[in-house]
Amino acid sequence: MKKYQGISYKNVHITDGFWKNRQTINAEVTSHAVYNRFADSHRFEALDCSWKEGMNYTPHIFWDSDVAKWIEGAAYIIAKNHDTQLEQLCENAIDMIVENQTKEGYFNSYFLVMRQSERFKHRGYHELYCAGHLIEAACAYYEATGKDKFLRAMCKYADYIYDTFYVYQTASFTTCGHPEIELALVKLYDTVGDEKYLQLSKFFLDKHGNNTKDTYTNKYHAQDQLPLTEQHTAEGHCVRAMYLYSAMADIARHYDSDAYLEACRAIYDDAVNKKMYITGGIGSTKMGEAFATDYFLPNDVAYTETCAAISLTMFCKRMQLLSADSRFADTVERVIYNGFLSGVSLDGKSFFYENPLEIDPYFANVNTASEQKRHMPIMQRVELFSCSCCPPNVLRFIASIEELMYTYDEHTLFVHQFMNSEAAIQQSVIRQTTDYPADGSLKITVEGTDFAQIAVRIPGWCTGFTADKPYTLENGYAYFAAEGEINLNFDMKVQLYEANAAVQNNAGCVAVARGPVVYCLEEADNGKHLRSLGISSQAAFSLEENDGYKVPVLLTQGLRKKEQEGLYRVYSRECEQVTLRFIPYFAFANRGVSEMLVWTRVMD
Ligand code: FUB
Ligand code: ZN
Repeated sequence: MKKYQGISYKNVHITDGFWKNRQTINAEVTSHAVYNRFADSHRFEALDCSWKEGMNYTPHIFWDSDVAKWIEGAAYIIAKNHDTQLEQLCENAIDMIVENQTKEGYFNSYFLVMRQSERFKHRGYHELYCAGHLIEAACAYYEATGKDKFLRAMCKYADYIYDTFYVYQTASFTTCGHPEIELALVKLYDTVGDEKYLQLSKFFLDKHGNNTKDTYTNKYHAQDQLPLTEQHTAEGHCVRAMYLYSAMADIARHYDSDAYLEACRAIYDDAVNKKMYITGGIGSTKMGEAFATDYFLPNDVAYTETCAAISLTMFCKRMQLLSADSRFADTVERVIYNGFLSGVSLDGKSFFYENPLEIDPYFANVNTASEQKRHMPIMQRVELFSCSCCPPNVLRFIASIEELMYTYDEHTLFVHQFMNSEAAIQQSVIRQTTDYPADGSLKITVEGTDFAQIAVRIPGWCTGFTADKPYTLENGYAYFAAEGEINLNFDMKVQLYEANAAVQNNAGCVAVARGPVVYCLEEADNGKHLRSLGISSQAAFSLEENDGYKVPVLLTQGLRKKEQEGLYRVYSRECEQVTLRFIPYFAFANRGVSEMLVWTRVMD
């Protein structure tokens, strides 16, 4: 099986530009904003396991995972910024976890106080999910600081899980209700090298859809309709699915399993070609927070959880380690500049859980006949949700985004994402100088002789590019001799996209994109009734710099249908000329409640 190496975020320094700005906000604002809201809501206090009836909070089944993701994100920041205040906050939380861990190694702040005697009896109660996030956090904290107290504690917990689920099989269920432990065990194996963790991860995967103990009301929701190697479609709860598929890709790599790899490839194709929004959002329905049927991609009620967007990149990152095919990095790019980034406000303090592609405050505020069935996402980001999985996921994702940039083998360094940066990979130093995604020019310099060639992804959206060195093209990458400097320029013209006719809501509409960035109309710029606006299929755009967005705003001449009085009238072409102002989708809802629209009507 062909395999590639990934890199650690620690090997790359983002020096300037779009992601430097985002990482600075993430480190300086988001880390504290999430910490403070988690502290206010007693999530840290709960780790102390001293909750008693009558106290002003009630422990929750997955608060541990929230805190763990925060520690993981903080660890990535500490590694780069040596932030001693953040480190102390981590230490405080870690101390509480370690002190309250049982002698067998078990830790769960909910079960330890609320359901002492019910340990590993409820598949749906997120125990292994929390354990997985704690394990990931412990690995990250160890890698960031070199301190191993947390890691040792979580190895002990993993050993306990190994005995309970694999050796003695005394738990009341076999596989994790919310996948996460499977990929965490692989990370633990990668960190400490003990093969039992890998074995346990594979055991959990092999038992999916393949054991007699676990029961469900909906097997598809739990990705348990078939053994995983026989699954070829993306199904069920979206975040759970993508975490599970990520572990499948890990296991395919570690065990040279073609069966797992083939399943991953088929599932990827299904998810991306039939179930993904143009923004990279996945999981279109609130019912079960799930993948829906093919092409069901409603815009206003899109569920598209921020965690789901992140989980798609997690899967793609692992698939990048198994093939040199730019489709995976193209999808990562689609997600990071759109459906993921919309999840956090420009100031880094507040978050969307759901990322719709259309907002109409009128319909969001009135009762519709189908109100019970219809779920309108909120229109403004908030600092905390009762189910607040997304904010710390944003934190850890942005703080380690460098890991999506490169893979390599013995000959070739692959450049997947473009960020102003300096990387040390093997003995080589790779520098990228770019204003991407504001601009399509990219300079890459390589110092060192580790790689014979450098393969630069030619983005899927790019219809023309120039390079100042000879290259050959294969599977979406331009292969250059890895010496000196390479200058590329991706033609970043504005492009209009149409959806497959099977997507009900997008007929007669286009989405505007420039490079990887999808744009939208907002009421704040274009007035009310965005659906009465029309764009020409031949529209010419001008660009307006915007320091807040770090990518330009797009302006074009369009039309506004003349308002009509009654409900119906004989069709009229009467329109007025207007200037349409498109802002990047990721920036919507940063100026108060406003209509928003991605798919804009074509009027020629
Ligand atoms: O259940 C834990 C997390 O909360 C999931 O990953 C999200 O989808 C949300 O349900
Ligand atoms: Zn979430």
